Amino acid sequence: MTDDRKERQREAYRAAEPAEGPLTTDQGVAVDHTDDSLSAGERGPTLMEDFHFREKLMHFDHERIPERVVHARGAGAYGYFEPYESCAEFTRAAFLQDPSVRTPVFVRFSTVQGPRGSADTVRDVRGFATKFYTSEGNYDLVGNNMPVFFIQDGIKFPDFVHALKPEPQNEMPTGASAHDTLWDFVSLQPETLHMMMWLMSDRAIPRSYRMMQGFGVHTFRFVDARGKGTFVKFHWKPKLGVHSLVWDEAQECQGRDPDFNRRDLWLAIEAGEFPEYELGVQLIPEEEEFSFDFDLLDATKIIPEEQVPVRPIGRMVLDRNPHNFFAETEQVAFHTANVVPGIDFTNDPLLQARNFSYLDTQLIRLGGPNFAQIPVNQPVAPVRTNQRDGYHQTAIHTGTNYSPNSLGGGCPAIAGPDGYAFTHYAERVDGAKIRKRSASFQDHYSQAAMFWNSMSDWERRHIVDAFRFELGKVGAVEIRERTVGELAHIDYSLATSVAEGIGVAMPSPGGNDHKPVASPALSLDNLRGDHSIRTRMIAVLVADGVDTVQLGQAKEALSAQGAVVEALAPHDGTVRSSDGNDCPVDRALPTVASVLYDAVLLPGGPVGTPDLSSDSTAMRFVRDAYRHGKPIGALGSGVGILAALEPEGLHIASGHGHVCADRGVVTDTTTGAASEEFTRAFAEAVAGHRYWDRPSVRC
Ligand code: HDE
Repeated sequence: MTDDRKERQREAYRAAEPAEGPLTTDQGVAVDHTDDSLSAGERGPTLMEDFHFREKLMHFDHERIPERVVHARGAGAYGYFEPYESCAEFTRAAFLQDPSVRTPVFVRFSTVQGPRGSADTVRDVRGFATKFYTSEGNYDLVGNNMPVFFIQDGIKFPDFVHALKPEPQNEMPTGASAHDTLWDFVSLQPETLHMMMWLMSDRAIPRSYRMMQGFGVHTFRFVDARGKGTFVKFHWKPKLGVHSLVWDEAQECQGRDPDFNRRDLWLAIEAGEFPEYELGVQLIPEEEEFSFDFDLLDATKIIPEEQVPVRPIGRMVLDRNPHNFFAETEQVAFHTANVVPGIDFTNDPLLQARNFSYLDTQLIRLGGPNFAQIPVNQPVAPVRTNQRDGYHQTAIHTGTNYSPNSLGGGCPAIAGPDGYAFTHYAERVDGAKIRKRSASFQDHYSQAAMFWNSMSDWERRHIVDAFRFELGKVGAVEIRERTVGELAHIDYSLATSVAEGIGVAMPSPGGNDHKPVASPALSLDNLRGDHSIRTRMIAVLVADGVDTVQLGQAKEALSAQGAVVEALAPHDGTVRSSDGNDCPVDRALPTVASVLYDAVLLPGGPVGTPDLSSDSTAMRFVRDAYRHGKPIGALGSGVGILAALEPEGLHIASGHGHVCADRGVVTDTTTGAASEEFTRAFAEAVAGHRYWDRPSVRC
């Protein structure tokens, strides 16, 4: 059964399209002229009595609200969640009981550091916040795409964010962590190091919001109908697998399309390619709280999946774009303390601080205490409170507004002992009031080392390059040195490789004695998903003389597998094919770039055509795709275009009439129809995403 209560509720708030009737003022008075203000004479001053002008300007002057202090830039979508089976065994949360019940959701993805107008493809953590509109009230799972966090106690959050944000004197850099204050903080605060390893990895530059994991980060608590608790860690796993950009590409993308991730999400949903994620949980019986060599309450640690497997419990599909960005994506208010019966907190000091901060921040951002009435924030569960008045109250309440009362018949009554109401988990707490970090939170290096140990060679190269880039932008030499000294505690070869790149003295060995532990589940090599090419963007470069049969067949075969195939030519309109027909061009090459596509295909034509070798934009396109490790396919005379890449190590296999695949470059010099073997090999190359072992790959 589809539960579309949220959709119906949302529709009720949708403003009517102004299809009929004239323009009016906010008061409903018809307006006959909106281009000139009322003035004293044709060239005279504007008159105060021009109420239309004043109202129009007043509203415009107040169109902005404060952006989020972190996670300001985001993109959202609606969808639904359905459990695979009843989870009654460990939680009584109503939305996790019945596989036939779909719970509506709204998800907002975000970057952290940059302002609302910053670029999408910066090196940063991505927010992954989900609001479940359950039958028992809203549940918010406000997560990130990395499973750990920079600090252990929320009291450090303002310090950390001040260091991360642009420097205060000049507000630079925008959307970047490569600057002195952040690394100063990091080099002095070793608890940041595990998360910094994630931030320097390719997880920080996701190819798509549809292709990244999400994590609740903290240890939460499930509570069953009898009141028994089980510790739980939440994981979102994308159906399309986890894929990232390369750093060089991500940087160029910031200029070519600052909306790259936002657009990708929007277009996929518009095209009916609904992003899908599986929700998984790691469950830890309370009796096992102390059986780990780290503290479950420490948000800088993961529980390796090899130690506690992730159990899939349901799936989420995002199938609707918002009607209005401001009304929905900007005004959505998440809060970690929005929990429902069956889900509760732990004493993780980061989570405890968040439970204060999210509610607090909405007051300034949304201008008063009634933000739960904004349509995107409204629960579908009935709301009966004694909360009244305040800015932007939109309900006209009647009756009493206090409890207990007799004048209102005692309504609303408090919930009875039927198990429906939220009851806080009765955890026994005993201790003196102290400001002291628990000794169990003191190991900052072992899991950073585990992350490093779990990476494949190419992932390690990217991490070293990222450290070199970031620290290379740091002006203060002592900060560079201190950071490298910290890296030596994680892995000495990592520290020396970074030191070499940024020109500081080799650190002394860190004396680390952590066990050489690895968690294979952390490597992107093991997270490729269903190996499909669905929604992959494939550019087909065409020019006059292109072989329509080859073009048509390749396009058809790849589109049939769900790829988005676009014909790009030096100019818009059409190109004249080898058989004299006009072939439509989807986009002109000067308006796009290789960084906006996942792969490139070069169809052939009669000798000497299509002549793209002399087109510098086309050649840059192919060269960039090659350097960024992207799959390239070439057919017939299209193979000749690749000759320009031979000095960069591209090897074109000789011989006629057979398909050759070498490090993601698939060629077939056959003229005429594209063979099934070619399209299969090329599609496989596209599914492989990137090829790191090319001599001139630029990360
Ligand atoms: Fe947040 N965080 N956070 N955070 N966070 C906010 O709330 C905060 C943390 C996360 O799309 C703010 O409504 C503190 C961890 C996401 O609207 C603010 C601490 C994780 C979003 C806030 C943390 C997150 C936010 C800013 C340390 C991953 C965007 C605007 C104690 C598990 C939600 C707002 C959206 C947003 C505070 C740490 C994720 C200021 C104090 C850990 C995805 O309340």
